[in-house]
Amino acid sequence: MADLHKILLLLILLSEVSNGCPPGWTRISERCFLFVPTAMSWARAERHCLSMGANLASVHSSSENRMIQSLTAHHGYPETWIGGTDAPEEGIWLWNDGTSFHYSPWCPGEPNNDRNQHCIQMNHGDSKCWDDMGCDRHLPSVCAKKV
Ligand SMILES: [Ca+2]
Ligand SMILES: [Ca+2]
Repeated sequence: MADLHKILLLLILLSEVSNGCPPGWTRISERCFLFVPTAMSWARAERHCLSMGANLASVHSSSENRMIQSLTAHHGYPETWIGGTDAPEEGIWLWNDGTSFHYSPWCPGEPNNDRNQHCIQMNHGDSKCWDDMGCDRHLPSVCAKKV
């Protein structure tokens, strides 16, 4: 029985090593992702990611966007914070992990900065596109960190 226990521990250890991500995180190319169902403001969601050595997720391609969306599927594709913001300067979109902002599947008519919206939510509307939203809204979020 003790040997079985050791073997199981070894298998768990090996699966973590091969995956390169902490338990519960999903590997997508060279990053680990975690869907956080607890609704928080954008800033609190980012601070929560930081506490785990991560940032709110940046998104750089349609395939990445789809894979990150799939992490929200079990929860019914709720509107979810990702790491884009134009808070420092209106209309200049930045990722808070410092990567370049070149891909953005905005919903039609977005970003509209309606009453000063500076943070990006994904899964907006029927086509689950991106919308700029007031950063103080409480939403689930997706964290990401390098493998
Ligand atoms: Ca804005
Ligand atoms: Ca908007």
